[in-house]
Amino acid sequence: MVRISIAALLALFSLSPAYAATDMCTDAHMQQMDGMIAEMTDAEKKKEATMHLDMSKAAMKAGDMDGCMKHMDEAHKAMGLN
Ligand SMILES: [Cu+2]
Repeated sequence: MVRISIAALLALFSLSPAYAATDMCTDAHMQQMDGMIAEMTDAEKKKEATMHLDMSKAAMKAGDMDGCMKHMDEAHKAMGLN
C-alpha cells in the first residue's frame, strides 16, 4: 500500500520534471502529502515529514512560495522521495 502510493507520487513527479511551486504548493498536493504521510510506518521519519509539511503549509498560506518549496523538499526527503 505504502509502496504503491510512493511509486504513484514518484511517477507524478517524473511526469513533470520541472515541477514548480505552482504544482507542489497547492491544497491538492498538501492533501496528497497528508495521505502519504499517514501511511508512513517509520515514526521518526513520519514526525519529521509532518513537521516539514506543516511548515510548508504555513509558508504557502503566508504566500511564501520559496519557503513552501524548501519545506516541501525536506518533507519529501523525510519520506525517502529524493
Ligand atoms: Cu509534496
